[in-house]
Amino acid sequence: MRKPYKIWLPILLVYLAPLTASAQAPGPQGGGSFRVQCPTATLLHPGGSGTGNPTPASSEAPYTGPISRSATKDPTGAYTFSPALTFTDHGGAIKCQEISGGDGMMTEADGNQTYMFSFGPLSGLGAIQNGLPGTQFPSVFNSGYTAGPNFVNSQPNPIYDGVTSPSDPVAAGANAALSDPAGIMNTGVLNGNIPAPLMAFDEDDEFFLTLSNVGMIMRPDLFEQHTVHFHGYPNASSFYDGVPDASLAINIGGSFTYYYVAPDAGTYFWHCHITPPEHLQMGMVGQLYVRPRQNRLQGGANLFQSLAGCLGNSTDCPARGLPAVLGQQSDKRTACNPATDILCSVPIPVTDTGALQTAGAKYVYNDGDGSTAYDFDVPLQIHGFDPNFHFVGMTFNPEGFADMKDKYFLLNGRSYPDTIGISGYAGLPATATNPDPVTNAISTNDTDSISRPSQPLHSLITLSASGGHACAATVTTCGQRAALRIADLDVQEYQTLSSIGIPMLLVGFNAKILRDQAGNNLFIKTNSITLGGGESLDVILDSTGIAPGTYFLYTPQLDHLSNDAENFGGLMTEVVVTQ
Ligand SMILES: [Cu+2]
Repeated sequence: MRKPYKIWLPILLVYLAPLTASAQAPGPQGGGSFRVQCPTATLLHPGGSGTGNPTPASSEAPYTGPISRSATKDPTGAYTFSPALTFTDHGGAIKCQEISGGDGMMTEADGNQTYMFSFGPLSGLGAIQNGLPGTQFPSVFNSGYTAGPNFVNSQPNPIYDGVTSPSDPVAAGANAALSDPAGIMNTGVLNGNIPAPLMAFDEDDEFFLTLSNVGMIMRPDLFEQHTVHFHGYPNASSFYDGVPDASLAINIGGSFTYYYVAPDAGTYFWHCHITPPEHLQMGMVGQLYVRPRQNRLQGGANLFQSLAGCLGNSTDCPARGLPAVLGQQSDKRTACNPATDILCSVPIPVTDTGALQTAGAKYVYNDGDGSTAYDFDVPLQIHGFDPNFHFVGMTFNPEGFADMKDKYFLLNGRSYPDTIGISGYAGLPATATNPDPVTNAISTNDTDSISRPSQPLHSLITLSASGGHACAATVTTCGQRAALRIADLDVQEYQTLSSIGIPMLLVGFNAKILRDQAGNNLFIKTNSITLGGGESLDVILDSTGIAPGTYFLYTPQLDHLSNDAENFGGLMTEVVVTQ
């Protein structure tokens, strides 16, 4: 078993090194001496016509079924494969993101400022501040910062202060990666976010994620390493899995690029894996979701056939008067044959419902029947903070892991009423500077007296009672469907969320669609869900037939409806149904 590794590892490393160098010619990424890995072409996504992967891309290519491809050379042309490599190409693209690991401060709903060990964005700063995923195509990621509002003393330094000003990345539309070491430090230090930067990409993408450890300026006595652990990643190699005792960890001053081929669609999450009870409690946790191939189908495509194909035989299509279609079943990675594989991810629906793709429609899973269609994503990360543990973490006292007791209960890093804290809503003046009137990010004044957007994601959910997704035949007016991508990374407690008045449709659990091996949907209509730390699920809220008004998404664990000593607040947000 050892010989193949000995042969392949040097070949792989030799092949990767020149590729990244040539893909990043001088000029992009701010012209810095340090280049963040985000190639514009790889073996899997070589670009050019006829490959299904038009990289470098700025939009998703349509999915027309699997393509069998072979390659005799790597994208640089320098290395020859003999015999040729053959593989199945499902499209997708290259996506990149850059983050810092360090420390920072956040603001609790009762006004307390809490110290964190935390991740912050070093790319996609504008998107993150607007509550969007910071994941970018190479064309954006590698575009670089140019001198101007994002330069201070000739150094890249997007100090984003949470208000729209010339130095604000939102004003500048800045989503490129910071590659200059000074820029990484200038922006990364004390730049902690809770939740950690949001990531979202598409099934079949190649994802390059660079972590730079900028150190913890409040704790110079500590030499904490950080890692990224993609929780639930089904193809984990220990090298990129972020578990320090089985792999590597990133020291202060170090950078490392993690590499993933985007797995089955669903809601996942990520976190640092150094002393997990400590670094997770201190705030190093983030959301991550993978969109299914089905989103990329061309308008009019049959959802069932795109999954099942013509049931894998040459006579089925003609018998049904259909053109031959190769479905996702022809790909060994995602094929689902219950007779031989009880762990298959997405069983084919029992029948072809005839559901067709509407261009631009979104689904939680490759459902084959349109049952997980939705209008917009609502990432919801449940977390809890123990203020005593964070205080001790900022000072030099020993931490008592066994005494950990959460007193703040957080949805996307905010407790009620900050969860609905967007300017112009619930009594907040539209001109308030915190949250930012443009992005709705909440900022915290850090110990260096610079205010940074520490909690960019609000969780106010607004659904229109009309004008949403396609109606079922029996319904006259359709509302909107929000896909709640809920993950719980609480270290200490189980958490329950209830919805009164709008049923929750639970369609997936731990990044698997709720469906039996025969293909029957086992979706659950419920008014509450409960998660332990390390679990995720997908809930659809549908406003069809719901009277306009304000509804609540809240925990019935009444002691979690508080912000430390403040009796009202906690794990709660609002769902507003408009006309
Ligand atoms: Cu860490």
